Amino acid sequence: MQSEIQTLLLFAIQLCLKSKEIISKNNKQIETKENVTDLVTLTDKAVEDYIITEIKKKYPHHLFIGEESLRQEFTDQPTWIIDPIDGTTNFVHSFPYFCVSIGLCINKEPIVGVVFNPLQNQLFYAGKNLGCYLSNDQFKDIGDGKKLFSTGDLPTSLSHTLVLTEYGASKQQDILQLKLDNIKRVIDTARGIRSVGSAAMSMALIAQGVADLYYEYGTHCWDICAGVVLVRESGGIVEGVNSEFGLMKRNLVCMRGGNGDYKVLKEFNSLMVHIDYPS
Ligand code: LIP
Repeated sequence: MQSEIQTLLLFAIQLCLKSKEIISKNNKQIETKENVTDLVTLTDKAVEDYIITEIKKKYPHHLFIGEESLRQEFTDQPTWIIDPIDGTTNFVHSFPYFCVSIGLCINKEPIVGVVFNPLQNQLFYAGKNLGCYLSNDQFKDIGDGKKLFSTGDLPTSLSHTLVLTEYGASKQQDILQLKLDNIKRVIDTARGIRSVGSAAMSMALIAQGVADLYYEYGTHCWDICAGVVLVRESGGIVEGVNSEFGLMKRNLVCMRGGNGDYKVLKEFNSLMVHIDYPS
């Protein structure tokens, strides 16, 4: 199984790196999905199409959940979960936090995760029990780059914690109000709060250990699947807010790893008011 994961990981990395050729054409022709914040460009579609076509050639029996096209049922079968560009608004504005995100689940467990930021030339990759690495587009083989450990002394209270979150795309007023109320509680309590505009990039930053905690309400599985593997393999933990983790749950909180009892996670959870998104 280990060498199988390595083969699948290598393939996912090659697809992410190859996608840079499509992204570099910089086709920013926009289609709005639900509202002005929820965008898709022709580049998103072209990247997803390329990735799914290549995987189908090599693994014809595998299944897919892609943000922009194919959404098959989530079963125990090997399932690739793809966000061709996570942070599409950032891509449109050339704000340098967007990425190609490819995750693979077997028995519903994320086991391969690749997050590639083409503008910053950062390739984050991880495989179950293989560790988490940060490399660049000169990557040749698994193990290239710097091995990431998000571990260290954990903050013992939110007042020493740098928190990442995202605002999401929903303009539904009751949801927005609950999100803002939660954000206010974090601002009142934590050392700082930041948003980069991409869930997958946020999780990569946790794996890198440059922020402590990331949470979001409203996430989809394609935003987070690859990031789950990065965070876990860097030594961190992934949960649902005040609940067990579930890829389809529409919320998550993750923390870098380290010495300590995750007291700060309990403090964080106690602040949050639940936001009910449909699954
Ligand atoms: C985005 C996420 C971001 C979230 C947005 C959106 P997209 O992904 O990464 O964290 O807040 O609602 O889902 O749509 O740019 O791929």
